Amino acid sequence: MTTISLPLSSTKIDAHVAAAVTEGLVSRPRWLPSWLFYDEAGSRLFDRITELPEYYLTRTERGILAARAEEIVGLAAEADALQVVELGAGSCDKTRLLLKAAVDRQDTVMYEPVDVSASALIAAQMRLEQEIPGVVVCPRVLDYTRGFTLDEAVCGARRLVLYIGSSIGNFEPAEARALLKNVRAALSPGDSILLGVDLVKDESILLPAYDDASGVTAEFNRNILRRINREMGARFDVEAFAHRARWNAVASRMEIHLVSLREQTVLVPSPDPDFELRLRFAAGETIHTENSYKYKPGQAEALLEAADFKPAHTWTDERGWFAVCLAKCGEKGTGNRE
Ligand code: AVI
Repeated sequence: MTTISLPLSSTKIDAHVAAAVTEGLVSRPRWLPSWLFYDEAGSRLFDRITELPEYYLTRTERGILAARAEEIVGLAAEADALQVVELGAGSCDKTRLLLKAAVDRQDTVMYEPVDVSASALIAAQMRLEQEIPGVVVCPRVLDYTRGFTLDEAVCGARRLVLYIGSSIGNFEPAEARALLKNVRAALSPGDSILLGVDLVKDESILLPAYDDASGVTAEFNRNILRRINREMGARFDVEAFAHRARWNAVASRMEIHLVSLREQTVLVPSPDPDFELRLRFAAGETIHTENSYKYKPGQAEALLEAADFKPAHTWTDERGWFAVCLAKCGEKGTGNRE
């Protein structure tokens, strides 16, 4: 099938998207940043991934949270009230478990989802306020990957920041450390973070999770090219690229790539009307679209310590496939030594 895209006025091309696409596609090997997956269509495909039989991550983390919500909320709140921040608005499915536990303890709880997408935040607000009386949603539209600040917590409440769903795994180790340091800088002594990480496991479990039999992950991967066609007026023949997932044991990460099925030339316009990219792909040439790091036991705790958090407790499932780590903020400026 040939993809036909309408000519786009160069003034309508988002400069941030264009810069990322250009930088990645002219590099060798070629790559694209994984945040480009999440336009509306990509977010819907990701929701479908979380329900696939092969994609154990969401189900396993949900199981841990369902069993431990009360304990997590108790450890984070200690004797105070809790205020919950979530990085990424997500599907709210797992968050609901923690908010319910907080409401059972303190009647009302303020929930601050942080996301770049205002529409995802509004959807989360409507759903949660309707479903859990006692939850007050205060959405924050911002890109948390670029650092952020939070207003003072309400009258002495402690904050619990949720960064669940293995989202941290999509960042390079140095970026993950920097992101957690930014979170730490926005928090106060006594606040906590709950980090969900996927653990290293056998390749026979990992590979199908990123290359499912029904092809949803393949569509999710190819949607990145559809997005570039839609938003930049590029001419990718999307069906001429295959999805490939591979386990990189040395780097401890699942990688996903798009593989050009034939020799082809693709035109990609830019915001500058006098400039367009002509990309020549050899047959078999790849575009690296995502890394999903898998942690060894103890590694997430070490990462949290490096960002000046003090690991308090880690919960895993029976098979040891996924870990949820709670870490606290020690006194500012004194590291975590007490
Ligand atoms: C969002 N993130 C945690 C997913 C993951 O597992 O790394 C994205 C994903 N990519 C392919 N399948 C799911």
